[in-house]
Amino acid sequence: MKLYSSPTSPYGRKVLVVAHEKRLIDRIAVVQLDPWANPPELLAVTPLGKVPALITDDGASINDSTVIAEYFDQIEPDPKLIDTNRLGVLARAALAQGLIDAAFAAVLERRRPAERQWDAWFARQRQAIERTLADVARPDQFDLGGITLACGLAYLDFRLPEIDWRAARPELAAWLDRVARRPSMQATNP
Ligand SMILES: N[C@@H](CCC(=O)N[C@@H](CS)C(=O)NCC(=O)O)C(=O)O
Repeated sequence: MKLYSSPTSPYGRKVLVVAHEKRLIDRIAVVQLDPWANPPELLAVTPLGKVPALITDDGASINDSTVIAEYFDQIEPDPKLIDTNRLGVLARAALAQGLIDAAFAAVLERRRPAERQWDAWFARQRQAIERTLADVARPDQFDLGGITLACGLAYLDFRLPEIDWRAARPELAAWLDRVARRPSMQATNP
């Protein structure tokens, strides 16, 4: 398999953490690139030009971190990361994915030239981040929901350190610090 990713992408990290947890990583050739540079190698495998993108051993192309994680869960069920409570796991994973989406949108907004930044848009993303941080439950499993949340919280620490979520949610911060010691998280630290 071939996985296109970027070292700082929280979506790419999520998929790589899943691959490490399942010990699939040795079967995957990871190609790290910058999707914003429109590398022809990436555009040849996905018209979206986004990472992560996976090419399976059968030559199929799979976009989107959640679908790639689902594929990994099918080909290597141990440990199962979307268990029998499928809807519950996917609902927690979707909430955490929304946290990543809002954080990513906020970061992109801040990268525009100053005169083109829209403060109201940044504020909207920040409010969504803060509401979600107040709402999200501390995971008791490192399943797809837990992995997505860990990648999202770590991304906040990395790119939006001004959002002091650790003071508001110390038990969540302690959880992140604990799971951050897992080899899968250590190996994917940007
Ligand atoms: N929903 C997608 C989001 C993927 C995504 O937005 N990736 C970013 C990198 S962090 C990207 O490649 N952006 C390039 C672009 O939007 O052109 C997923 O979960 O995989």
